[in-house]
Amino acid sequence: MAVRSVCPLDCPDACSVLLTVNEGRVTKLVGNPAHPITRGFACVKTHHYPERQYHPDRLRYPQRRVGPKGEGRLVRISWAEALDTIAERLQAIIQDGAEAVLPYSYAGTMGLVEGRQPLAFFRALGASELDWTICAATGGAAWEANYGPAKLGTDPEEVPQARLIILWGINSLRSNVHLTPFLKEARQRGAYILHIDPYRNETSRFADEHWQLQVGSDAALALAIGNVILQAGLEDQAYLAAHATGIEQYRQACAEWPLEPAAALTGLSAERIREVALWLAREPRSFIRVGYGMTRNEGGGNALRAVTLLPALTGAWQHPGGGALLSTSGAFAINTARAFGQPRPGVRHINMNRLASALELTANPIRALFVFNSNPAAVAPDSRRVRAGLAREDLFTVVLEHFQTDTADYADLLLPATTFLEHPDLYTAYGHYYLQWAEPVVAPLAEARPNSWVFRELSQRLGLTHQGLYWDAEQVARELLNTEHPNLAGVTFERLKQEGFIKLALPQPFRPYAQGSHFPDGKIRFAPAPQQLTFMEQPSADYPLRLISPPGSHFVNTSMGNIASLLKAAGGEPQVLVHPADAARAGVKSGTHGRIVSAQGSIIRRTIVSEEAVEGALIALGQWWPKLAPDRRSLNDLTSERLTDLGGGSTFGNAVVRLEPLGV
Ligand SMILES: Nc1nc2c(c(=O)[nH]1)N[C@H]1C(S)=C(S)[C@@H](COP(=O)(O)OP(=O)(O)OC[C@H]3O[C@@H](n4cnc5c(=O)[nH]c(N)nc54)[C@H](O)[C@@H]3O)O[C@H]1N2
Ligand SMILES: Nc1nc2c(c(=O)[nH]1)N[C@H]1C(S)=C(S)[C@@H](COP(=O)(O)OP(=O)(O)OC[C@H]3O[C@@H](n4cnc5c(=O)[nH]c(N)nc54)[C@H](O)[C@@H]3O)O[C@H]1N2
Ligand SMILES: [Mo]
Repeated sequence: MAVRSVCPLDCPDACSVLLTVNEGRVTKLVGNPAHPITRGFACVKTHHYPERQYHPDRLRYPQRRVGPKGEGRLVRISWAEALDTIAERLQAIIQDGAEAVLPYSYAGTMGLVEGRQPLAFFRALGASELDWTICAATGGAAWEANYGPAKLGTDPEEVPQARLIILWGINSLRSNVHLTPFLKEARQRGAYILHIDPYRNETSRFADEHWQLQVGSDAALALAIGNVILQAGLEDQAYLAAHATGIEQYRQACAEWPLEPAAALTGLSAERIREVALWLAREPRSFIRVGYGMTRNEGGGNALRAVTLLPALTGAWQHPGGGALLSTSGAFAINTARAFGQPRPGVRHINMNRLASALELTANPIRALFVFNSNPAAVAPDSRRVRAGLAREDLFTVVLEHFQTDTADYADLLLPATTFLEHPDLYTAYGHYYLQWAEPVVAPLAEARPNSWVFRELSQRLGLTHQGLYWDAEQVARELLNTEHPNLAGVTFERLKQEGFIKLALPQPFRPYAQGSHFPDGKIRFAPAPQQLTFMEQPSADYPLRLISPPGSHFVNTSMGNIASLLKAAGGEPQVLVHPADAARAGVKSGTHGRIVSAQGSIIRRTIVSEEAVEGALIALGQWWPKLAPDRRSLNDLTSERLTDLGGGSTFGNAVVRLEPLGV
């Protein structure tokens, strides 16, 4: 019998999946053919979820630390002992102020009940508020600076109508693979596809053309394209007059990027930039799918603003298949205030990219840390300092997990969490417009419990009274859907439960910016004009290369990073791509190990010499479990806590490094 569920991984596709269950065990996972985006196929990662579900290392019981922090020596305890210990410690810690408590969580599951209801517990306590900045903050802030509140974009189901498609800073065949059938359909109808990315990957090979630009040069490229269009007088003057402000400032910013300097900075052909700019302006049905890659550096917000203003300049938003897409998340107008609580006015906020510094605070220090749906020892910047913070003896750390990750090795208490196959949840998406509900498919493994259950138990022990803390998943979902917003018209819990997925009630055809922005004045903002920013750290003799770390094929962040078949398929150990000219200068041979050094730290990785890397950049593929890397170190030993220009985002694409041969 096949049972329907939803892939919970942090990915735009939010797939509907079908599970085969035999005698209470999941034996197979496939994509749901009935779902208009999933279209019957599951990606290489999700396909292997059954192997993860029954992995011998799945956590089965609550455990308490017995060795030094970081060693991960633990003994089994009961849930009652675990919960009582936590409640007791919390009660003592919050005597001196609840801001000493910090929840650290992110998108291990995209499910709203397991991902966000726990926040209500911490908000009821008055804990420090974690700002979710590690991934989408810069892109979101940039988008909203142009187009107003709520990220919306061209419906992927409209993409077959586009005739010129630019995949800009996104490896969509890897990280958004369910867009591919729509791209293919567009191509069958005559669309041309251009990929713009410093990393030559499967999307470049799929595209009709690839521009391998320098890391962090996107704003200059977009402004140069704007300049060509404005100089030719090909901007959509009627659309701009009705729906835009600041075009004169924008014109000046574009004038600073004539073709030659833009070609020099990006490493691209001036003539080809000009041709494509004119094409973009003349093709009403032009569509730009933009990813987060370009936002992962200091100038990332400006870059994303410059790129996503282009469909406004050309008026593409008005036409079938035209426009741009970063994220669809703004359309899911769920009612979160009661279900997830709200930060207390004036409460301390901690930027999650600065966990290392937060754990070093001496005034009002963090004394209790709760980690769930995240693996900060691996994914947070400057991980050497993060680990030093996690090793503090006076820090009480509770980790809710499926596995004993690098972070879990520092836990005082390690609690076994259920997976999406074992708990119900409600799912939005950031790559399409379907809302989904999934019921549990099998019983929890051993003593694994949902995050939401743990925080309900703790609420009770601490005597918290706010009603929403005690809602079960169905009550949370009903409350989230309890809104007058037109996008959710007709979307009831009963329907969702029965149908599994429902497309939001968007106006058809969905052209979110055909009539301008979602600012109160309805204008798209070209001013302040985006700029090509100069990074603080420039490549130098000591650190000649820039390091980027785009998603790998076989893991999602560090999730799935301990699955034997996927580790094998990913090459058995983490790899770094280096351009032949850079490899020659560093004296590194393909297939050998090299040391990569930044101002923050150093790691050892196998280097692959390949023109897949643009000259001047090292490309580290995917995020590995540090303890499964040859030197047991995190890639983020090399990155810094520096923030982006907009939204306080992470700068994983910012580090300058050098590569040294180890010869083995
Ligand atoms: N297989 C797989 N899929 C994933 C993930 C994963 O780890 N593995 N992670 C998921 C998550 S959390 C997220 S946020 C999304 C990530 O979503 P995205 O960040 O959109 O990731 P990618 O699609 O890999 O696109 C990023 C691309 O940007 C390129 N890039 C880096 N720097 C620059 C630059 O300065 N300019 C330009 N033009 N391009 C640049 C990278 O080489 C990469 O190919 O993917 C999700 N999907
Ligand atoms: N160098 C570098 N660092 C990066 C990035 C990069 O490109 N380069 N990308 C960044 C990005 S885009 C992101 S989004 C972050 C991602 O960072 P995280 O959100 O921390 O993602 P994961 O590493 O996948 O860790 C998620 C953890 O949640 C656990 N989990 C899953 N479901 C549940 C559940 O239901 N309950 C509980 N308790 N646990 C669960 C999984 O087992 C897993 O260990 O990493 C960032 N870090
Ligand atoms: Mo992300």
